[in-house]
Amino acid sequence: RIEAIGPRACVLRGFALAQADALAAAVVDVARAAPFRHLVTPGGYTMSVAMTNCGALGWIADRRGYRYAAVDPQTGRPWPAMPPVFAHLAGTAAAAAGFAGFAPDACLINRYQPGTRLSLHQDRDERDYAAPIVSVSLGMDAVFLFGGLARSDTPAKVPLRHGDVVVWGGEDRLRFHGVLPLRDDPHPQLGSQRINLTFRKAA
Ligand code: MD3
Ligand code: FE
Repeated sequence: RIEAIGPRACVLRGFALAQADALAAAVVDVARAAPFRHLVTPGGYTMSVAMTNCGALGWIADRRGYRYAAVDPQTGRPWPAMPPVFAHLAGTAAAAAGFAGFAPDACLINRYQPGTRLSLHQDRDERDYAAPIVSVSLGMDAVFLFGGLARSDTPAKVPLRHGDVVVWGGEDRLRFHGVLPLRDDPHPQLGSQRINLTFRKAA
């Protein structure tokens, strides 16, 4: 089932369900090598979302700015490799949404706990806006806010559940977006958390 939420944005409901357990297990492995942490923004705010990365490049924030880096500043080691089940899912989801040949070099892993939110922002730290972004939701339900190209555009609310995959590209790539504070409605497998995998071509 493909649900359009923009001209080049769609939700693939349940697309990752068959792989959900394998994806969650791979997240645990990644987090053992590169622990979840709360980044501090250039403005000095500590993000309520906890993050880690896998793949050749990881997204980081610090007092100097936002960027992609090959080495995890917390461990001093390269980010863990992208698990094959991640890369395969990202490629098949992108193809199902009309973006053939998507090969992400970065996977940002966001962990939400009850009350965690992500305020409206654009993703503009990637080199090439032609590549799509693929996101996979695991665990508790969230309400995704999908705005326009101006911060002031009233966002649509899109519920995202365990196993849903969203693909954004083309003219929808720079739309403002965010996540409402997470409600505590524990998930049978993942408990009181939501994990979001975001696949990008950063370089
Ligand atoms: C929409 N993450 O990590 S899904 C992010 O659920 C981020 O964790 C959210 O926004 C989350 O930056 C939302 C990913 C997403 C990524 C890029 C987008 C949604 C997007 C670009 C344009 C529009
Ligand atoms: Fe984003």
